[in-house]
Amino acid sequence: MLRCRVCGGAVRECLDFGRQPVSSAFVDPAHTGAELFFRLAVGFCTSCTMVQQLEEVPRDEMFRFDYPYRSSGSTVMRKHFQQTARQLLDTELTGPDPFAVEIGSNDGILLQDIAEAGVRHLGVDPSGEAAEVARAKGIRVRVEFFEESTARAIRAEHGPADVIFSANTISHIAYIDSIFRGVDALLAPNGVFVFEDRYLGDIIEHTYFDQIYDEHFYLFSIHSVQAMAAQFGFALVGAERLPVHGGAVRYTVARAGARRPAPEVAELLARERELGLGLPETYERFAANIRRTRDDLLALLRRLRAEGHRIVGYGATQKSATVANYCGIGPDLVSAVYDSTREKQGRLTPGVHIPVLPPEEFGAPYPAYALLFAWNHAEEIMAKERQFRESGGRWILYVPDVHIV
Ligand code: DWN
Ligand code: SAH
Ligand code: ZN
Repeated sequence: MLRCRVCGGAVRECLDFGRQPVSSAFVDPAHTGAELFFRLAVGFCTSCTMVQQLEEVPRDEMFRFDYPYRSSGSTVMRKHFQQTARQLLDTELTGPDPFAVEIGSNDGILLQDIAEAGVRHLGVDPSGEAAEVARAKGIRVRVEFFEESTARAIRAEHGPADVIFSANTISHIAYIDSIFRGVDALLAPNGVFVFEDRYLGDIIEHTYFDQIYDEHFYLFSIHSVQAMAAQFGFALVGAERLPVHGGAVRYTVARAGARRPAPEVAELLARERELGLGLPETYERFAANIRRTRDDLLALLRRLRAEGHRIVGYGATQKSATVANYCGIGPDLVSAVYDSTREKQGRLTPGVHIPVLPPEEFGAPYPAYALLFAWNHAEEIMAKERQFRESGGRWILYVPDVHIV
């Protein structure tokens, strides 16, 4: 029997996407053939309800020195983190010499405003090339995985942290016990551990099945995060719904008894109970919706191709690794995918090997259809590529269901 990585309870398998590649491993066309695959399967804990993967991909395979994702590629996300930094500066980083640590600081999208405010800070991220981008903005970064030993070293060198922040990273870390022991070692007595991650409730409700890929080891809910915090001697004292990445939650965790929980925690928990996130039938319904989306999307792409239309992808997201590999969408259906990340251009998408090209080539000439893999950035991308629709092109979306706009 599989054991929950958080509480040790029994885990019940509920979803299986089969053989999948490492979602960040964009392939050099000159060196194909050595890709790592794993079984992407998900279960939920019958005790604490935490949704988690059944196979762990080694962290060094996912978060390499040349990890290609750059957070600052989206102006909407940049604004989001600017506001987040402002909020932390105004509420938590107000003492005489505050200290903020970020886990998964990537290219410095959040810390840049903390650094500019002159506040002591430290980013921790194993992705060295992304960290170089952050350093060029005047941000201090340790190129390392955050875990208990890193946290102890930081504490010894810099003293306690008033805020430990993390976005879209805590859910990526299977060895969660080491993270919490690290937070315990590093956090000031009344400090806060603030992290935001995609929300399980939205993923199920809107069939965002592509939010499930190697890196998203856990899919958090308010209930499971509350139980997780308690398991490690902490308490969930704040929860805030966020519109980014299709729906996320910002959790504020403090030492048990240190702070009074905000009323929103109980409110969101009550609302969450109606979603049935601990019930097998919820996942059976989710699985049926996923199969329907796969069948509808494949049928649409095949019909359009049979009619002679050219289809491309837009946004070489890591999410799309699951869509393309689970549905079997290769270059025969989607001939290329356009993406603004320089590090991905000229490479092939993991597993199915669709070539990644710069957006400057999208309109030379425009295709008939573009499959929007970066659906979470729909507004930003559709505004940027207004001319595509004006010249008769159409977007294909597959969330919350398959449709053309
Ligand atoms: O959680 C994670 C998030 C924060 O980032 C990580 N596990 C990995 C990664 O996931 P993703 O690749 O699914 O993230 P995004 O933000 O949906 O990726 C958007 C992609 O689209 C990027 O490759 C950049 C590209 N893009 C573009 O070409 N033009 C994005 C925008 C906004 C654009 O205008
Ligand atoms: N916070 C950014 C980046 C998210 S991508 C954003 O929200 O856009 C996830 C990042 O976490 C990557 O840069 C990856 O290298 C980093 N990461 C993964 N495991 C980590 C760990 N144990 N400690 C610190 N960073 C980690
Ligand atoms: Zn559990």
